[in-house]
Amino acid sequence: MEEILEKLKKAVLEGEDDLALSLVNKALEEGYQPLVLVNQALVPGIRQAGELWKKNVYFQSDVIMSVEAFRVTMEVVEPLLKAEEMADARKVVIGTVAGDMHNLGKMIVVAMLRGAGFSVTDLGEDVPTPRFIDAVRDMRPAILGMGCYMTTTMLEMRDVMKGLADAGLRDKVKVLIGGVPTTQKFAEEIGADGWGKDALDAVGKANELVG
Ligand code: B12
Repeated sequence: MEEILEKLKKAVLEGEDDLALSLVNKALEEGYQPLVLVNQALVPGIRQAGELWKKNVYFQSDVIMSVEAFRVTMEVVEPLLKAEEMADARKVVIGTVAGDMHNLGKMIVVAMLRGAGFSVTDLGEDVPTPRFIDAVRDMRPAILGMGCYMTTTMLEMRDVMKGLADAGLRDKVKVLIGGVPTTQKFAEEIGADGWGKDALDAVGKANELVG
């Protein structure tokens, strides 16, 4: 692989965000296509970080640094990707449920999903039920992702499921949930389509859900 792509992948993997950013800008100046940077450096870098985490070689703090390097570089590259290049990307809308401000877990899930070729809209934290419903109606994502990190906010997920059904949207979208207090059993109880134990599992489940 060309040296600059190799260096960029390594910078993402090692969470060197300033270095990754300057390499992205240099590569673009040298005429590299944005999609080449994404497919051959940024995504392989963030994927490898996830794999090292799974093998307990990386700590969570290492992954968070890789995610940050991936995020700042994607901010530069993503607007340059032509609509056609993203055409087959699968659409996900995700957010943390109402009353819940935790976002680190979701941030990692978002980065990993993007790394796996999903086109993700992050609604942020403390997202009220109607906002989830409107986003599904307006953006028509294949998957709605919800994160919840406290036992006290878990029931918000049930509320969103009811909101989807009431709006006649339940069969239009697959629902994938995650976050510390959630379980596969809880996902089944509220009628969600899938549960992700961690970010890698979230990607696996999302792939299964879009077939
Ligand atoms: C960091 C943290 C905070 C930070 C949040 C910073 C931030 N920007 O997110 C701060 C300090 C702000 C905070 C605040 C509070 N916190 Co807090 N916090 C934590 C802590 C220590 C770690 C959470 C975390 O980031 N984990 C790291 C991430 C990477 O892991 P993760 O969230 O599990 O995510 C992974 C998976 O769950 C999965 N996943 C996550 N999201 C999704 C989504 C989908 C769709 C899928 C498929 C998968 C998936 O993939 C992720 C990556 O592998 C936990 C304790 C703990 N051990 O969990 C308490 C904890 C969650 N907090 C708790 C509490 C009580 C609070 C406060 C109410 C404290 C207070 N009295 O003010 C406030 C809540 C404010 C609010 N309204 O939300 C409690 C919740 C208890 C409960 N009722 O369940 C916990 C469990 C601590 C405890 N033991 O008491 N908190």
